[in-house]
Amino acid sequence: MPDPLHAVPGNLARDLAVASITSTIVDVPTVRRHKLSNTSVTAQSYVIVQVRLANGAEGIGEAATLGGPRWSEESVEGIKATIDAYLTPALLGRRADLIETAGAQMDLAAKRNNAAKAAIETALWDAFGRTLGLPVTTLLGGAVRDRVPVLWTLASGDPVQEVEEAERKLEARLHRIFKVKIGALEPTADMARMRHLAQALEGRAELIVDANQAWDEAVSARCLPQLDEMGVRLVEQPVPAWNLPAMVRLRARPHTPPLLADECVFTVHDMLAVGAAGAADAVSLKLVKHGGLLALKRVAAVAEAAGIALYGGCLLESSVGAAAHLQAFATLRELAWGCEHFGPQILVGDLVTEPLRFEDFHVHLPAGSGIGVTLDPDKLRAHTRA
Ligand code: MUC
Ligand code: MG
Repeated sequence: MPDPLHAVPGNLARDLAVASITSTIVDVPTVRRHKLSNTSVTAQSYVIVQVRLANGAEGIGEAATLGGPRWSEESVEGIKATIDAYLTPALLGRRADLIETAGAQMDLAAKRNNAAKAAIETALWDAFGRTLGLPVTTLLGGAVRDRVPVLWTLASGDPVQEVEEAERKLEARLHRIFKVKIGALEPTADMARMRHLAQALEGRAELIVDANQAWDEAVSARCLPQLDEMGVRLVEQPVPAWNLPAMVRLRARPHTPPLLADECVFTVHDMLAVGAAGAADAVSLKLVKHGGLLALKRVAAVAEAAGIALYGGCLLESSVGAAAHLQAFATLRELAWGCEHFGPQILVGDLVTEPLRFEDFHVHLPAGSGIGVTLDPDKLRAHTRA
């Protein structure tokens, strides 16, 4: 019986040893304020991870956050500290192709910290893919699509500005599905805002909403039928992440649009609980929540087993993080709700030599080995936190 740890040809095992891991905090301004129910950002902060192997190959990954440790518990400062002090020492000298083993080592070194782990895992995939000259999709089972429908998020809170922004996206054939961030305003004000948007875009665009846990069950029960009547296609995380029973009861009410689970599903166990309870119609898949591409695919498998549809979520990643997500999304047999990786377009500048291509209402899987995008050192330097 061959030893699987040595089942790679020639000197590959030695060449694939992780020689160094560096982490860099960057802040990239956004083209406008992005307002969620619980935070508001004018710049996106990421940790960019660069892994170098003994063979000289480099891989990159990104951990995205939204407004500090407010969307989830991780902040760029904490992510960098965890990577430098705990995850890097656990991986130095280990093989980049043994990604399950690397994941186990990282889990031993640090509990949760999923965004930090996902950024490193992405960089390992990228470095390994570049060594072989193969895209990560090939290593994950092969791509079943080379582009994904992509929506745009309206989140200024000003309905006049939001209609103008949506018109520009429609005109440019970039986006025709819009996710509206609700929950920062009073529910009645949000309902008026939604009615304005639904009327202005009727027949030309589809709307979904994301409350980021802002409502309680009573507010949700009052507003969901109104959103349904406006034609809203999907309602994301209306109630707090812990309140699965409310999601179940809301789904059972008449005129509730399909519900999308976001903050209530980080782990496979969360996904199993949502599936078993019947608490959602779809789930938003994100590397920062699940902890890597392998974990994202595991969560997707549990969702599929529970009959829950897949939605390609984001945390406003740059082209680095978006490309990593696309590598995984491209290998999912079904991705019923497309994705929301518009992040590269909301930044004043990207971090890569060739940003992702947005065309005909789709974001395209980049060609090339690894995750398919290359860090631009000048752009990285320009946005590195002093
Ligand atoms: C979220 O909760 O979905 C992603 C895009 C966006 O506008 O907000 C985020 C996070
Ligand atoms: Mg969300």
